Amino acid sequence: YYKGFPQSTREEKLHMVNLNELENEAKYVIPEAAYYYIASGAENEWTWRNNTQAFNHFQIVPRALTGMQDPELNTEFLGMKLKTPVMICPIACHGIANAEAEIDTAKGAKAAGSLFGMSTYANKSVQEVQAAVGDSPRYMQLYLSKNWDFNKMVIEESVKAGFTGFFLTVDALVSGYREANLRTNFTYPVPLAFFNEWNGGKGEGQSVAQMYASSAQNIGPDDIRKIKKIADVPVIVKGIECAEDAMLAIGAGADGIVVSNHGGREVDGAPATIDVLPEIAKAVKSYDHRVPIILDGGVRRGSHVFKALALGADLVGIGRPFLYGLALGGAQGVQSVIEQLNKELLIDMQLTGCKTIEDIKHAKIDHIDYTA
Ligand code: FNR
Ligand code: LAC
Repeated sequence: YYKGFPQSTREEKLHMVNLNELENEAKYVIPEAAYYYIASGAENEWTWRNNTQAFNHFQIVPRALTGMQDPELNTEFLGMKLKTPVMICPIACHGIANAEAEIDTAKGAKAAGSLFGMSTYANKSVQEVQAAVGDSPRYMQLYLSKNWDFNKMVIEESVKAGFTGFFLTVDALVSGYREANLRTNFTYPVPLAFFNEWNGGKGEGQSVAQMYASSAQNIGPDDIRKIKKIADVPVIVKGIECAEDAMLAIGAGADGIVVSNHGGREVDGAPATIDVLPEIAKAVKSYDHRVPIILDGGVRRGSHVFKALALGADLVGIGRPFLYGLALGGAQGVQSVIEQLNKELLIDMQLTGCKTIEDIKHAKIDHIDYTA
């Protein structure tokens, strides 16, 4: 418990048939308001659900007679050696899923050899995460504040604590219209480490809308340059849904982009990330300094990871599923979720003759034009 908020303390490997089962199982572990803060989207929740459905717009063409066996999942990303192309998306307040919060998430990601993205709205401090996982691959996600003293503190503390890059989130300047949070009057029930001394100590007890209100709304290309002046490390811009913004971000010095719509929690009616990835990947490839692309949103299957990689992504991020895994099994639960996707991805790699992640990037994908 944290002040009457019940927190899971489970630490166990999960046995699942697929990731979809976890959404329902987690309902019995995470208290209701927190559960629906996770398992919900903006307005009619169309984008939240369409992120997953839209993977059906693309077909993987099996390949035979390839003579290939023993596919491998290891990959490199901005100099980091990873054991899987699946990464952990930044999510606020892991303490709603498990008492160990981001410490267990970081441990699970490290055990799976996966890049961990940690939110500015984390419960645990960057120092606690560093103490727990040492030099594991991890980036800090930035919700820029209007107050650049705060931003400078977050950036400097994170770099000191072994975070080797940043995600700058640009698609959540105000909260999407999230009816679940309105119905349950959700507020963060566990303190947010970076806010214990900032923002009047306001983190715990704040709604998402209140947290966003204290964040910056007028984020522009110059902010990428400002971050890189404070710490000369990679800055990946998270929340890109069109080629124009990809070009703007890269032109301002972004070292990568995340094609994302915030899991359908912001603009309901926004296109599924997999639907806009091809156009964005084509534009980025044509730009003289090609930067890596991450896709997130609705990824629940190894075949989703395969399709995103084949359509231009270098890494693929998961959000909600790992949080369910954290609630149901702690660090081992997070690791189990990543390994479930790995298991499914390896099958598709064998059946398409893709030995490496690089091979997947050249795999044959057909687009089914539903308008036809
Ligand atoms: C998020 N996401 C998010 N993104 C971010 O940049 N900073 C954050 O603090 C959060 N917080 C957050 C909380 C919860 C409960 C969810 C579900 C999502 C968005 C996240 O990084 C990612 O873009 C989506 O979650 C990916 O979609 P799926 O896999 O959850 O469908
Ligand atoms: C959310 C914020 C914290 O989506 O990113 O809830």
